[in-house]
Amino acid sequence: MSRTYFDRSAPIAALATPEGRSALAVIRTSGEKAIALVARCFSRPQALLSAEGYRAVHGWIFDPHLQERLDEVVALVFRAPHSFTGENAVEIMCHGSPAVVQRILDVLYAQGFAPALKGEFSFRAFTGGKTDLVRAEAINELAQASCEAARQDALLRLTGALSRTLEEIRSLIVAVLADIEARLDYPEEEGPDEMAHWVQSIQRAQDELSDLIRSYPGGRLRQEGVLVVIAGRPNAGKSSLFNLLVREERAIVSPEPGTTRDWLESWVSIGDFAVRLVDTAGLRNSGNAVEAEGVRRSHALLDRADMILYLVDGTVGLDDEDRTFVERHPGALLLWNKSDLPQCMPAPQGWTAVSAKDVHSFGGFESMLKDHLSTYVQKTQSVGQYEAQVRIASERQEHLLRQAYEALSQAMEAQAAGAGLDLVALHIRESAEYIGEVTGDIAPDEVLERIFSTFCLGK
Ligand SMILES: Nc1nc2c(ncn2[C@@H]2O[C@H](COP(=O)(O)OP(=O)(O)O)[C@@H](O)[C@H]2O)c(=O)[nH]1
Ligand SMILES: [Mg+2]
Repeated sequence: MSRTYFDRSAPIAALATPEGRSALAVIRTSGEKAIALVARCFSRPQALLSAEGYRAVHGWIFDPHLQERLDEVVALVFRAPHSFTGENAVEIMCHGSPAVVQRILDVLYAQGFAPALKGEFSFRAFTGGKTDLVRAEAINELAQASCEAARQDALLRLTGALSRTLEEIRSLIVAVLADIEARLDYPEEEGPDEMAHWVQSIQRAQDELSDLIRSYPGGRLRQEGVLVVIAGRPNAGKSSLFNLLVREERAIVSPEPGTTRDWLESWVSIGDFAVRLVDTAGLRNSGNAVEAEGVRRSHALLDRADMILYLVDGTVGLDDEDRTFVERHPGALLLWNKSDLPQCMPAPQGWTAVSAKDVHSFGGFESMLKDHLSTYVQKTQSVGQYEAQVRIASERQEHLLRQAYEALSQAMEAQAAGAGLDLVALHIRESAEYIGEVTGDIAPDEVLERIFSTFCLGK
């Protein structure tokens, strides 16, 4: 039977650095017996067993069964509760080859460590009370930050700024709830002013929730990068432009239309932002099944794109397919390609002449793209009355905050319609519970499993 996150009795181990070759790799372990178990395959067991927390101990990892040395390492000792998970832990810094790492992991498993599940270290930190859910998610967001802006946002959430904001909103709501419940218990002490005061508090809570909800598109954009999709008819020069932007011959360029049948993607930095650049297959309908699938995927990506670069071969000009596309995607950046060729026609109004073959004109194109991107990103970020300091980037959080907001609206509506106070209280309590779910104060087990299983291995 496979282990679950809730099996906290098992000592766990996992590689915390990427697989592959590197100078050093870090293998992480955690569990009440972690230090004793590592000591069984460590050349200086006493040094490890007697080490204080935060001490680095030099030695060898060996295979006790074969009596064979595996690698020279530095073992970092953490003593409960002063560790990331709150449990005893040893982090082993070994040499970074897959062969070394695999042998060490095998030996650790043989001593009784279980392979850690994705996010299990963070899960233990959460259930051990070392962090709330918002901060645990921020750790993962920080580990996956694709650019400087994402790092800044995740760090702010990690330091508790979002948790504090949520706590303030929740306190506002809970205070109103307590008042209403007192009034339900002692109806004779009614005061007419009280209602106005509650309404004010609920409105304030809604305003703050609304700011957070509105920060989501910008936060997501910063966290996940900007999705830029290159589209156009076959042979327009999409793959050539893609290669130019990623500065690599990634996509196959060919005069044969329909060469790119699947989409290709690559990360590039444009300005301060991480861009997920996608080269799509042509958009024409085709009888060929593989090509048709490529076309279907292209459309799916276009629906999600933050920005579309639409290319036309300037030596061929516009056709109905191009016109339909432009009508459907009014925000697309329209590029009139192959301007280096003498037979290229003048770019029509609204189109920018470019050449995917002329590296000299490329600088100008790239800076135009940069401007376009930064306008887009700014527009997405500055929704809301103020430039939100604390942003959310998680769909889960956004969804729950929306529900919390909705529940408060229902409470206000019930109050305005003269419904009983018990009904008003019911909606307000619901709202407080949604916020509790964001921070993890109230979170069903399967929700927790789902969240942590999206984390990196060894995190
Ligand atoms: N002269 C010139 N040829 C280009 C330019 N862009 C693409 N091509 C050529 O047009 C053909 C199709 O290009 P490709 O990038 O494969 O187009 P795709 O089908 O849209 O991906 C290839 O032969 C390219 O070398 C350009 O700006 N100038
Ligand atoms: Mg192509």
